[in-house]
Amino acid sequence: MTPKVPRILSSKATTSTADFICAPATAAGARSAIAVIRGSGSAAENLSVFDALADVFVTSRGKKAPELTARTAHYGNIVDGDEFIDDVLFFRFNGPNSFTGEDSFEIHCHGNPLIVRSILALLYRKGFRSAEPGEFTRRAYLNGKLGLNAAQAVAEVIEARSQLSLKAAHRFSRGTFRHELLSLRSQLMNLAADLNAELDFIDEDITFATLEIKLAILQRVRLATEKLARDAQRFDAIRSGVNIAIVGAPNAGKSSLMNRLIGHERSIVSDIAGTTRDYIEAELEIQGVNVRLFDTAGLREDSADTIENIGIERTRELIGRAHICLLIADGSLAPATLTDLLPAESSAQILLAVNKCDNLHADWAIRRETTKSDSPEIFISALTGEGFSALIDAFGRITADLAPQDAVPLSVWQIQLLNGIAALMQSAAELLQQRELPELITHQVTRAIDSMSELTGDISSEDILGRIFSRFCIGK
Ligand SMILES: Nc1nc2c(ncn2[C@@H]2O[C@H](COP(=O)(O)OP(=O)(O)OP(=O)(O)O)[C@@H](O)[C@H]2O)c(=O)[nH]1
Ligand SMILES: [Mg+2]
Repeated sequence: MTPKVPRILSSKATTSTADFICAPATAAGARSAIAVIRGSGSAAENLSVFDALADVFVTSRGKKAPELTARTAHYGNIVDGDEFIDDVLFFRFNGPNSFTGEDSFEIHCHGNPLIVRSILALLYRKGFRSAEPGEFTRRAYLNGKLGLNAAQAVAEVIEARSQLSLKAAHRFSRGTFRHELLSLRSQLMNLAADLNAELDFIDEDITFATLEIKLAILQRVRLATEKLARDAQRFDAIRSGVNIAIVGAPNAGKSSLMNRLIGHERSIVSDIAGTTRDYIEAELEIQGVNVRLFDTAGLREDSADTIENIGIERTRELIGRAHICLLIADGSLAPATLTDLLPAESSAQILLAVNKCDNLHADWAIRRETTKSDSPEIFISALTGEGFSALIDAFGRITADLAPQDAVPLSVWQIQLLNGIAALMQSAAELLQQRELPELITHQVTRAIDSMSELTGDISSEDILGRIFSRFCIGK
């Protein structure tokens, strides 16, 4: 079977796809047990990448790259003339049975940047150029080895900074998004086929979908595309991490809490009110979600200290950017309203925690006793660790809410296309209800189908014709 090559509307490639390319496939500049260099290129003028490597790699039995079998680990040396560079494992992949679809290879050398650089320099002299970012995957896509979504997912899988992002990327690479779109597209194609057939077979005795059925399809597609766009947008907002600002009165124990959450003494703790002046940032993972924690200057209105006041101003600014605002009350003091100190325009979800529950003020103790499990506050102690699992559970609930569980990581252009489809569905439904000409409705539906094909990476609008002929017996 020949691979299905996508139709490309415009190619952004600035460099030739005929070039032989190479690049380190493992983290550059780091020392490690093994480093991998990969290369790829299609044979041109009877010269393959393996011919270009003829004098570069020699096995321990004296075989050279052009004579090696594919998909086998070959042990040997990388040499530059008489000079030995490293002993390596060499893998050969013959196009089209490779990741890129071209002839390609991997060199597994020792993980020293000096060795990697020497091998790359040698490859450059043998006619390879340095690959551009994503160029191997782009070639895989251009050669029909990988769908557009799967190609996009490769980057997402590598870039994911939390278990949540990783799962979203896997959903993408497994084709969840593509399958959903294909199913929606198929419904629209049937609809378009019906609309076209109504025009073509106006005098024939054929029953077509009713107005209700057509409207139902349009609504289903609109709701589904709106949800995909909305979920992707929500996911995007926390992709680089959920921001949690720890705020509260001075001395409430914010820095102690931060230190306990991250497991080391990051923030200075003291019994002097106003210890933390600027905000302090730390990253951690809470229940699979990447979290950026900010310890802030205590909020109070009557500070005479200029520096502390700047700190308080910064805290307010930070609350504006936070997804969650963890408001800490000092449980050793009588309850006071803290929410007054928060900026009104904040959209952050507020979580109330009463710290120092190991040394609780009588009023707090009564409140805790009377509200029990209905309590809006979580009682914690940064000193003993009490209540921290409840606090983490509360974070987990909010982040699960912020991050839709079935979202896929989409780019802005994809979200725009999805919203565009939803708008087309809306206008098609209006036209249908106004009993407009089927051509007008078909036009909207066809545009939506094209957008879907762009989203799935296979652009083909001739498919509609095929649908018409397969669903109706034209030859009767
Ligand atoms: N008993 C008790 N003391 C605590 C607890 N948490 C913090 N403290 C003490 O409270 C004091 C203030 O703690 P910090 O963590 O510096 O408080 P903060 O909110 O960061 O204070 P500022 O940075 O000044 O706004 C210190 O003496 C801590 O040891 C707790 O859970 N129980
Ligand atoms: Mg502090």
